[in-house]
Amino acid sequence: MKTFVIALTAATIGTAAFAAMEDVDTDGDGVVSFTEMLAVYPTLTEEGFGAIDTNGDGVVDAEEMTAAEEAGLIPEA
Ligand SMILES: [Ca+2]
Ligand SMILES: [Ca+2]
Repeated sequence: MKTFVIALTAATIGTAAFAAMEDVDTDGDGVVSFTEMLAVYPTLTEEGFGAIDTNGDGVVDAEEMTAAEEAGLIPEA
């Protein structure tokens, strides 16, 4: 049990920079779809999502999310 708690804490610290990502990625698959993004940012347009999805694969990964936050494309949580 103790090991589990330590591992969980380490995981939480390790992904602290992507807290917003975790909030937005509601199905927990590690990437954010346009639908998931809309749930948190209802005013986001497909065009805006496309600007965040820089590699154009249709989903936003943690790297793209961070870059978008730094670029001010999405509000910081
Ligand atoms: Ca997801
Ligand atoms: Ca992408």
